[in-house]
Amino acid sequence: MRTILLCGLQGSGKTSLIGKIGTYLGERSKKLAIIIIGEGDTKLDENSFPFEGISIQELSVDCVPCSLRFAVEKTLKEMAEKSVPEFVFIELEGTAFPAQIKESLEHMPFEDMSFLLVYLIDAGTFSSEINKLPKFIITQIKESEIIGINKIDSTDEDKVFSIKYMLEAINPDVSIFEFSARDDDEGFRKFLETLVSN
Ligand SMILES: Nc1nc2c(ncn2[C@@H]2O[C@H](COP(=O)(O)OP(=O)(O)OP(=O)(O)O)[C@@H](O)[C@H]2O)c(=O)[nH]1
Ligand SMILES: [Mg+2]
Repeated sequence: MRTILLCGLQGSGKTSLIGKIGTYLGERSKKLAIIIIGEGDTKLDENSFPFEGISIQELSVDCVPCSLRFAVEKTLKEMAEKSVPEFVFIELEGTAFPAQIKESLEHMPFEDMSFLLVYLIDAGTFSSEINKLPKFIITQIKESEIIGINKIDSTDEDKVFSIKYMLEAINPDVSIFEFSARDDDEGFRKFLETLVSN
């Protein structure tokens, strides 16, 4: 079971991405659970996916690291009555610390658990100047394994290049993808395939 923790500022495209991943995996008959931490204004629900084996739950929790594990375990146990999902996507709030959340979920009683920490960026609005980034964002970038620079359709190549350059300086080990999820371009396909491959 691979758990993908998806972090990123408000409006970076997290829910849209999860929608596309749900369709991508659903078409391939994969089982997945989607958990969205938010205020109850998500545009996704079970009707968004005309496939068997996709469960979606929206959670409003005050203390994400303390409450999330119980909520995730409950959802997964319900799903596991049929069979354990292969993938779990969790949309975190913009200010979450993914490494801390991973730690709180690591001890769930499921076999073969792996985690992937993914950070999503809106190329149009994200700053490419390191000294303009708040400290919590720098921490999130450092903790990520994969970063998606999304919405490249809304800006120019130079901006995307300078964001990438800055990200590599903050976290030299991170894998960076650039794409437009809206346009479903080649970069986006590669990003999707990486998230769901072993
Ligand atoms: N131009 C453009 N817009 C996009 C792209 N991907 C998503 N959007 C739009 O960006 C807006 C925000 O997307 P969401 O998926 O709701 O973003 P989010 O990160 O889930 O936002 P919150 O849940 O509020 O934190 C929506 O209007 C999407 O249609 C893209 O590749 N290009
Ligand atoms: Mg969202």
